[in-house]
Amino acid sequence: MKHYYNSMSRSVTTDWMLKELDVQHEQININFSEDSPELRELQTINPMGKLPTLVDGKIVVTETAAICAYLSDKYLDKKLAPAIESDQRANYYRYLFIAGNTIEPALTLAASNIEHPNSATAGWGDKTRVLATIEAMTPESRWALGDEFTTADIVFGGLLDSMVTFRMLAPSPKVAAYISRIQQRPAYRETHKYFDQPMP
Ligand SMILES: N[C@@H](CCC(=O)N[C@@H](CS)C(=O)NCC(=O)O)C(=O)O
Repeated sequence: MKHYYNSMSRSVTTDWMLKELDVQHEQININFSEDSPELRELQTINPMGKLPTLVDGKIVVTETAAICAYLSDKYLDKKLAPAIESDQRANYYRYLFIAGNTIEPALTLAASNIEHPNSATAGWGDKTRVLATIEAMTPESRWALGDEFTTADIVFGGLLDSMVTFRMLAPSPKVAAYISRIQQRPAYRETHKYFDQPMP
């Protein structure tokens, strides 16, 4: 398995995922400021030319949440995703999809003082509703799906953590406490050493 990576990019989240699962893989370091065969290879595999990108044999997976979902289902025995037939699956999917589809665009645009003229047609709505949703979906104690840490915490909690790091989200006490639980995970600590610096 090849993981296209840069220590100051979103691929830190998928690296964290790989470490939580303890999966052996080849790390391909990408420096966007230099032309390299690896960068050209990435641009061929992923038309967005973005990180993270994962190649597993003939399978190419792009998008942080998709890579995390793919890996947790591939290694279902590691129990980072609820069983396919579990009632928890629906809630699990909500956490995986709301992160990149709704929370990230809403907070990114708000941080640049950009407001969509019609929040009813913009899939991410508006910052007020997104903040209320973050508050409602953040667990009071332990993890997103209950007592067990899952990939929902890596994708949703990991996004909240990076939004706070980049000052796009001022965390409520509940969100701050959840992020601090996340930051205590050994695999998180191992993978987030350089994350708060600009990407080359
Ligand atoms: N929606 C994508 C976003 C990926 C993304 O924007 N990656 C950035 C690094 S954090 C990137 O590769 N940027 C380089 C570029 O766009 O040229 C995901 O969640 O994986």
